[in-house]
Amino acid sequence: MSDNTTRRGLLKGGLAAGAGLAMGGGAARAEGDPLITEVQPWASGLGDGVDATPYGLPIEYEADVIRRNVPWLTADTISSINFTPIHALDGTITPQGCAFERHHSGAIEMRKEDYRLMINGMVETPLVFTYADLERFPRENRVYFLECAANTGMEWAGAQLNGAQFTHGMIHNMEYSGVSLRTLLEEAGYDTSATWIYVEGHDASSNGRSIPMEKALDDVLVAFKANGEALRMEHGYPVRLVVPGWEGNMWVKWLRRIEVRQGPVESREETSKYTDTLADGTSRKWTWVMDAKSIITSPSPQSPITHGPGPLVITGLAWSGRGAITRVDVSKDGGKSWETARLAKPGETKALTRFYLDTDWDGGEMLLQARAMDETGYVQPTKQQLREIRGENSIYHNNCIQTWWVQPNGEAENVEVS
Ligand SMILES: Nc1nc2c(c(=O)[nH]1)N[C@H]1C(S)=C(S)[C@@H](COP(=O)(O)O)O[C@H]1N2
Ligand SMILES: [Mo]
Repeated sequence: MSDNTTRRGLLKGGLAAGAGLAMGGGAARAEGDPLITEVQPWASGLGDGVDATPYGLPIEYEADVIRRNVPWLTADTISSINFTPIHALDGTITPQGCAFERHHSGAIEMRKEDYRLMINGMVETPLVFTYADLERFPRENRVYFLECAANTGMEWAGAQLNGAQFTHGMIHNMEYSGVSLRTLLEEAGYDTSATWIYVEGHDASSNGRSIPMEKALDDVLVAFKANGEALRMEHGYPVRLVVPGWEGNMWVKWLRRIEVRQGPVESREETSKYTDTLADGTSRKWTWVMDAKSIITSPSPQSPITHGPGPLVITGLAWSGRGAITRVDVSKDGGKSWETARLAKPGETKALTRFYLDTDWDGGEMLLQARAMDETGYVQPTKQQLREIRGENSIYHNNCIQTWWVQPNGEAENVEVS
């Protein structure tokens, strides 16, 4: 590139930034700030060489962007959960290193060489695949969210946890590379009269779950890479099941066995898992699909507004287990009036969608809410609407609209509006 084009490029960039300013973006006048007018230490010496960090971690100044546990939620960390710092991330892809973890008997360490996957039951030929075998089948790349059915579960009875990380952080969104389960079932010659599969993991809990055959043959993946690299141990290294749009519990990690069956496994353990209590005291089971939901990630209790009135970017995430997000509305007055947010890009099926509302904050208090809509026409319900059907004794599948009370000092709090 010649000096000339470079300079023209810079000039254009400058003009674009200027246009942003005219629209009201935040910036200061150029004079008087030594951080830009004077030579700083980082410009007077040399930086680290390329081999200083063969596999990099975030810079120390981002040490706050980490998974967090809520110690009182579970008895110990072996059968526990932590939360994705969604309040501090942008875009839609969750880095594996801060993507929430949920395990029932701890994360196990397994070498690829020791990995085996069995497909048995109603098949022509029961098969055992090694990791190397799996790599020889045609591969797919797909981005999907995984949400634990217990996400937002503490909020049924009232506003409880103060931060999007804790109220909505049992979710992550990754690009998976793997083989379609259908391909492997065909390889084993599945019996077309089979109606279910039963899947289990190599870990002590095994996390066995039954999945209807229709779903198994649709979009389920046997995945070995996430966001381009090997799955992290805590996400099921070397191989996990990806069950798009369905509750996280079915996404079996350290996948060990797939049994092709007639009917589900009706163990007490499985039936009691992830059922939904209704207002009349009865329970609903087999509510696998995660309904449309959204959350404002900033401003939020862990991500307060740190500037005065004027331009403010309100942002968050929306998703639906039934397809693509088509629209997200944002309210500043607790649901009385709504403005349609801008989707960073068109919604993708069963994946997180980032939304922005570029707004002008008057410095007053706000009751911030987001409301998601998906391609089926489903509209995310209010907490009150959900409670009318589900009562207050539910734990799982809480997809209600969340409210943040933003105060004039920029701080935000988890509240409920009636
Ligand atoms: N083998 C196995 N698979 C498992 C689990 C487990 O404990 N063991 N936990 C399940 C639950 S409840 C959830 S929400 C997801 C969490 O996946 P993650 O740890 O990658 O976030 O894994 C599911 N798959
Ligand atoms: Mo879960």
